Amino acid sequence: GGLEQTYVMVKPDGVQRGLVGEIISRFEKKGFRLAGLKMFQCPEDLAKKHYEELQEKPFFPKLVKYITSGPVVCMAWEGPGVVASARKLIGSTNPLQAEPGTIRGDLAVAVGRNVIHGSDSVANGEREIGLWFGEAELCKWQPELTPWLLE
Ligand code: DAT
Ligand code: MG
Repeated sequence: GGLEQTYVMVKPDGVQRGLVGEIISRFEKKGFRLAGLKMFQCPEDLAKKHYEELQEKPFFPKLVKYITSGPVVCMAWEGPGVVASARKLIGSTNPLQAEPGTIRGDLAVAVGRNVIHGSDSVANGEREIGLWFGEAELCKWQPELTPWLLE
């Protein structure tokens, strides 16, 4: 097995607001490794599959509409403990409850416009990367910087 991976996505509001660079930068600076990156217009069936655990929620139709309302930026990040760490960088689901210093805490005010997605478990990270990326879109590489970031 290689390093742990997580699926991170800048949602359509983040793309429209010009936050893509800022968001990528936070993960890069932390020291995680980018393994996949693309801009993508999500079709409805993929949005439903991605959020299938939430399909009984009253906000599900709005959520699908939001995610498909414009292009998203899809990312696969890898590193030790990246799933939990990315969730910390992202902050609480409701941006008003998210701590300052987190992406949602700094950049958003509404739960229905919370700018970014991050996988909530290692298993979901694998599942979501499989949903959003083809094998050929993922890059296995060893940055020259690795010995300065990982023991
Ligand atoms: P997260 O994105 O923090 O993993 P989640 O998986 O529980 O949160 O929900 C997915 C998205 O659905 C979330 O980013 C925004 C939306 N959502 C969640 N709870 C909501 C609610 N109570 N009202 C409206 N939208 C909600
Ligand atoms: Mg979630």
